[in-house]
Amino acid sequence: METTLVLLKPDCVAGRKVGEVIKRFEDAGFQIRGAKMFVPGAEILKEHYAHLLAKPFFPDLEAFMQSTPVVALALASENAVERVRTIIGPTDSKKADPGTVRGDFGVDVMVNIVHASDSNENAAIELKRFFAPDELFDYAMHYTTTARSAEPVH
Ligand code: DAT
Ligand code: MG
Repeated sequence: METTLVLLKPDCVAGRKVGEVIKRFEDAGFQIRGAKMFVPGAEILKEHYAHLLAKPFFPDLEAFMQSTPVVALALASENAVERVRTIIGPTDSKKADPGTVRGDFGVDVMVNIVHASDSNENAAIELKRFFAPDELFDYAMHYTTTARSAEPVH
């Protein structure tokens, strides 16, 4: 099993697509090991987009990423990194096929609904960046009803 990091970006949150995108991952069999909402600070964005820091569009990217809270997800499955990248489609939403998350909901290269780790090495780094150890859960995908069969509390 692998775990990968997904960020639901401001266009996803403001566009009310959070549920739809999470549904696609759940329907594809991913387990949600962690989920949280926050506005990413300047420091974490500089780290996360270190490979783009020198690009002229970096200030726009930073402003975009702080324009609403984002939702971070830790998603687990076999081949999670590659499978998530296939489900979301390529970076440029205009080049993404219909049926992919970016193809269906993205606008362009920057406004592209989601971030996802691009390798196992980066997934490990990015999961650490956005989740504390106690915010990532290991659990079985079944539940018991023991609590419901207890005496009602009056
Ligand atoms: P990906 O998100 O598919 O891993 P990336 O790591 O190359 O793509 O880029 C990270 C983000 O940076 C991308 O989701 C949006 C932004 N970005 C990349 N190239 C851009 C460009 N030419 N103009 C504006 N934003 C860009
Ligand atoms: Mg990337």
